Amino acid sequence: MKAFEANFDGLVGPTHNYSGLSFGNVASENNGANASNPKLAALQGLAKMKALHDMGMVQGVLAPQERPDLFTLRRLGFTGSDAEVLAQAAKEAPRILAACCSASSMWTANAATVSPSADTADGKVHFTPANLTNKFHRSIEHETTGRILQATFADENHFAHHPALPGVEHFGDEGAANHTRFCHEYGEQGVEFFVFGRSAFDSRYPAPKKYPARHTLEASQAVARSHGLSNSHVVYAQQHPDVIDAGVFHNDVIAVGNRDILFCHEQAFLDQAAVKQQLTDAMGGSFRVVEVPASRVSVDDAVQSYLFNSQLLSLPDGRTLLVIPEECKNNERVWNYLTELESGDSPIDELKVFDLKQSMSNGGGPACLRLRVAMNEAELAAFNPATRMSDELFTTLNSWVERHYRDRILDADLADPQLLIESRTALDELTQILKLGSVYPFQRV
Ligand code: SUG
Repeated sequence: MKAFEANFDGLVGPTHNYSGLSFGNVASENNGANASNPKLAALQGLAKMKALHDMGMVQGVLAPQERPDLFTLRRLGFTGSDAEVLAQAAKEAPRILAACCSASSMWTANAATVSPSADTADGKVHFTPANLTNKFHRSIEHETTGRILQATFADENHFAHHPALPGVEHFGDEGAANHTRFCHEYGEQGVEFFVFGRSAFDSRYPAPKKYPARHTLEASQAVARSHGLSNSHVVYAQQHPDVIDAGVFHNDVIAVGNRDILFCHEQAFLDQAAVKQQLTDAMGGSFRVVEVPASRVSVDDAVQSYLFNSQLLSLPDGRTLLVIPEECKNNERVWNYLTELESGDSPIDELKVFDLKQSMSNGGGPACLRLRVAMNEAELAAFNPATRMSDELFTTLNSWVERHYRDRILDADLADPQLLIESRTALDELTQILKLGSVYPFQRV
């Protein structure tokens, strides 16, 4: 059966803001005091989704989360009416309030790890929401993420949903940002490549010194087990601890793969030569690596431009497209390298540049914004069609954003009870547009 790679992008939520919440993510730390524009952020994301749809790709939409997260604030001891909870949190614990207002679920590369049916023992597509334990503001995403994924991929004949791993650092799991599936054809059994930052139980593995390694080897192994993957088709690799310390907080900031191509920096992995060999062997000897030397693009340039946070896509006509953020064009070394790649004898045929500055300022590029789900024709027919991008859905969502979103949010706005009302009103309408049912806590009380 023919199979496709679908990209499910996170719709940016109405509270998108810059709060400097992610230690180890340089952009987040640098932009913490800036004003955000949620309306523009959502429209920029939708424009990327529509462009990919127009190119003939299967494009889906994943709904954002309910923020401010009043349920978490109440769990942390704030009481009274919603307005009182917000006011008390703003006064006594403004950083906790900011964490409970983050629109970080937009980066759906961190929503879950997904294994296509051709790779799993029971022949279903498997989903495990990422627990995101390393950052408090992200650790409160996985329950609702799980419900949104279930509402999007509801058919039990085709889709299997697991709960997130235990919520402790030992099993820190950042989802698909550290997972790549290689294959020759999407519908054939592929090789699942899990990249971790440290081991929680084996001190022989090195670890970064400055910034946290968010994802553990043991988390990756647990996901591979529960998805029913075969050992001969799984490769584990450790991210180089030095690049984590240089700001590469997820593997998708230093490497991206698709089909039989790995595009990465030469310093991405520990023992990189062995990693490439293992992947080549698991792929039956036929595998292509485009490895960018540090002499052309430094790790700092990669972090600043998000060169590798690109989407490497197979277009319907067979050509390979690299979707990159505008920051790549603004970095001379990166742009020179990319234009050589495009015009030369490389597997990359075409570049497409997007303005995603609102997301980029929090450390989220094109690849962070999407969750890949490879599906065969039967599975494509089985997922919730209301979440599939179309000309009509694009128009509907654009006007929904225009009606509900603010164009400026600063820290001080997060305690505004009106923002909570606006956000819930918007999300309530969105669940009807996307036919999700009651996925949000405020809809379930
Ligand atoms: O987890 N930023 C996100 C960015 C996630 C990018 N995803 C991938 N690389 N796949 C994070 O660090 C910043 C929020 C703030 O500071 O306001 C934030 O959560």
